Amino acid sequence: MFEHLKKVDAAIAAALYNELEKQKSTINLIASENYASLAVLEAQGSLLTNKYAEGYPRQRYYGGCEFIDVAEDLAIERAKKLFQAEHANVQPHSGAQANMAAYYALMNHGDSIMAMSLANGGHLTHGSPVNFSGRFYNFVNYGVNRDTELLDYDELEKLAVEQRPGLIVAGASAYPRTLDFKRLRKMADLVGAKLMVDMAHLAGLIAAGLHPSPVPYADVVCSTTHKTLRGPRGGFILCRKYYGEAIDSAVFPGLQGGPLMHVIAAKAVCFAEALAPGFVTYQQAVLDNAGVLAGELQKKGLRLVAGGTDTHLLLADLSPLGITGKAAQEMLEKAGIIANKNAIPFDTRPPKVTSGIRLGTPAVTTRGMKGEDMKKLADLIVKVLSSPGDENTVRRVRDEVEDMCRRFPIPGFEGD
Ligand code: DSN
Repeated sequence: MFEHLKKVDAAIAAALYNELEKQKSTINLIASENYASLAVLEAQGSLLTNKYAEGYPRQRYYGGCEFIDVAEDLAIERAKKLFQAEHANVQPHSGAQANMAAYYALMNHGDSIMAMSLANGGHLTHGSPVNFSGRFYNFVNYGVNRDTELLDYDELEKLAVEQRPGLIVAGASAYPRTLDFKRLRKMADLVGAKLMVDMAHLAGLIAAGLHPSPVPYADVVCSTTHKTLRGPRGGFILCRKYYGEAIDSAVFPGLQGGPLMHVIAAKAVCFAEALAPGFVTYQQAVLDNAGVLAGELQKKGLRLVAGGTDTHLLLADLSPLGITGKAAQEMLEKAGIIANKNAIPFDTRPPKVTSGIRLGTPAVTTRGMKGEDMKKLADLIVKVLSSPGDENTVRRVRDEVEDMCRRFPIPGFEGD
């Protein structure tokens, strides 16, 4: 593997090799990560990276784009079919840039936008003061109810009536429960706001029909392709036909130059995979696994934010164990379990420390793990978290993790 790279750049080849070994020998519970198929990786690692194609199919600023157009047309048509959308733009380089394009298309500098705060489970691009969104727009952040840790739509509506935002944003990075897009549409209509949904985390579940779709309700839907959807790292936007032109010109020439055509081809592959038989079964298994993992962790005494999960992710509050999210992430990593520290709602600790840990099942489900394996994982996680500083426990868990990794290789990397 990496035979050309090794000759040209041994240091990068070594980094790639070490990362491959790490991915193969650790269990990935990061809710926003997954293992792309070899077909996706082939398209993404292809010679389409050589091509400039500023513009859109049949309206390019460069010659020689006939096969580039085939790739982008396929990505657009498949995205529209998968999500039953009127219009799709597959050029955003990332989810953050998709969100940026949506704001740019729908709002003016300084306009008022209502979105979930990062601290309560939202996203950096939903108005965080350290992000462009918080600097260029007047964000009013909402959060979850302090007692239930759920979104209280009546409370949100009160805030919307009071603040009269021009745009309501829904979507989150660390909210484990179902989002009610229909209710959000009603709220937006009540105050005369547009509705934008950032479905990046939920895209795979939505494509499979296992979470309500925002497409019938939102003016614009932004997403990534690499989380539950299991494609290449990138973004895309769906919208009503009416907003198509504004979205397209916000992406290019508004914010981006040449599209990453190798990534767009890989997005087309990912959408085809999501339209194929087997995808719904995979997404159902992601949900089932998250349910079992959540239930087992609760049985073993962990407190889960919002009382559990309806989705692919869960958020555990570690304060009753007397450890921080940062410490938990480090302890688990030593044992070969990769997860991320995450603020819990109303967290008193800073974002680089946190009181919580976020766990998700998309990646382990791609490896073929099932309910029994989730029970095992819950057991290993609790063993590690309840024995801070106990090197023997870490070693024993690490052995069990390696055994699971051997039994569940990453698809496409079985023999390497
Ligand atoms: N950083 C991503 C996540 O981990 O959820 C969201 O963009």
